[in-house]
Amino acid sequence: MPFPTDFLWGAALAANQCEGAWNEGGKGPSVADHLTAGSRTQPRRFVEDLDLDDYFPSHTGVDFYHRFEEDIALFGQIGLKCLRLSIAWSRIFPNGDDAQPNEEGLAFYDRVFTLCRENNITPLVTLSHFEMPYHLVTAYNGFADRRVIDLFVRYAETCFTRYRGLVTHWLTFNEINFGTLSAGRLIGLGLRSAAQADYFFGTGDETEQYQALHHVFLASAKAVIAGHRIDSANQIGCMIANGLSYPLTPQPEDVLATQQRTDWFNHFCGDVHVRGAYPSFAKAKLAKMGVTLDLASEDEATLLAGKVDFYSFSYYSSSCLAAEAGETSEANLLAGQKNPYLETSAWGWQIDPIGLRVTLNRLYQRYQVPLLVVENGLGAVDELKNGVVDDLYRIDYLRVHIKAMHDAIVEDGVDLMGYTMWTALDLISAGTGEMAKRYGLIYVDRDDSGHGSLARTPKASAAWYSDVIATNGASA
Ligand code: BGP
Repeated sequence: MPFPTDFLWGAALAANQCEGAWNEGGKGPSVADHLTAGSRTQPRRFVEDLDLDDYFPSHTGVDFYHRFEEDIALFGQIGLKCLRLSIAWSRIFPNGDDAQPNEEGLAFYDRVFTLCRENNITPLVTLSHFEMPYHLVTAYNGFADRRVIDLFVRYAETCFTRYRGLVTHWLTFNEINFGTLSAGRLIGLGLRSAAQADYFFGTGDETEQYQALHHVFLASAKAVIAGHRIDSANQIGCMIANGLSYPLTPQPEDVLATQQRTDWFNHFCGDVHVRGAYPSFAKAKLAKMGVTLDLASEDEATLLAGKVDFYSFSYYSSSCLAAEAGETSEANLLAGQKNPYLETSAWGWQIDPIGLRVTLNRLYQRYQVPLLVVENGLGAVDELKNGVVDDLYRIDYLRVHIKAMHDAIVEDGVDLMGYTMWTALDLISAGTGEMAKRYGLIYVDRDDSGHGSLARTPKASAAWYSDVIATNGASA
């Protein structure tokens, strides 16, 4: 299987799902630290008061903060060429608006990135993966306040300057469309109104929401401009959630609804990041919604000057969409309807590798910039028996998705930079806060109540993936 010789074979992590040590090393609380655990049936809750008896899984994570040396050594043994991970903004600026960065936080990531390099692993760093300092929510109403743009840019500049030479691959905001257009608005935008509603379907004032999203676009663009200025070697990408929708039937209404949904959910944010301007369909829809954005005279030029170098995305599943279910139902947008041709994961996510090939083609034809798959994997219940996790189902999942990427590269001519499967290490699920929903190549002994030795055990998938990397995809 001939993948490009410099293909970034890797795996991914996110700070608030793995680090723990939520109040150590000078770190301030982040929005993620205010989320309780949930379950398959019980959504996570947002809690303002951290003294309650609730359990907050991000407070301990899987203790990557204290165990990163062991973990990165294991990643090196697997042969990962790339590790996608995020910096916790509140480790660097505990409140978001502090006069000076927190040296202990900066030093932590110095050690992490240096160790990656020593293990021949290219770090790919997300600046904001579903988190921001919680103080920015309470004191500013998150990104609804234009001043937060500059606070983010200062944080980004601090990272670009400090890690110059160590890190050259960056992403600005994780799944910005998922964190803002539908679920988890608090996470993406830090809005107080969303905090007071609920984590997933908190509805707020639409003008406030899209104004905040506009500020996130500007924050990303200004970070891209700063990153290029600080080090011309920097390559900076966006990160978009790209679940695929098919029309439930060939009825033209279903086809139209699917196209509209794809434009709004999948293309809107990507178009702004890659093309540097709002697409016409988004302008029309915002006008129809009665949303008038407060635009500064320089905003247009900033978006255009801050276009990303590459487009990264997550892809897990596809679903079907019917016109009558309506574009307005957020639950429908997320879950979609069942496709009779596809199997599902234990969490009901439909497994569709051909959909990844379709997605790669759609995105490459639309944007003509290098693509990078930064999340794709199987959340499953894994069992450690006699020291072994035989996760053949995960190997099957990864194999068929790797084949889809291969076909997109070789047969369709897509320019794909790499693949960082989700995840390097078992960690806390973002959606449910569970530990039981495992994605990792490496098993972590920890349960849903936070108990366990935290011992690490590479799974069967780790050995398999190690061969895939060593053969540049040929053994997949
Ligand atoms: C994406 C997030 C990740 C990760 C993944 C799997 O939306 O970027 O942080 O969690 O989905 O989702 P979950 O953890 O809900 O299974």
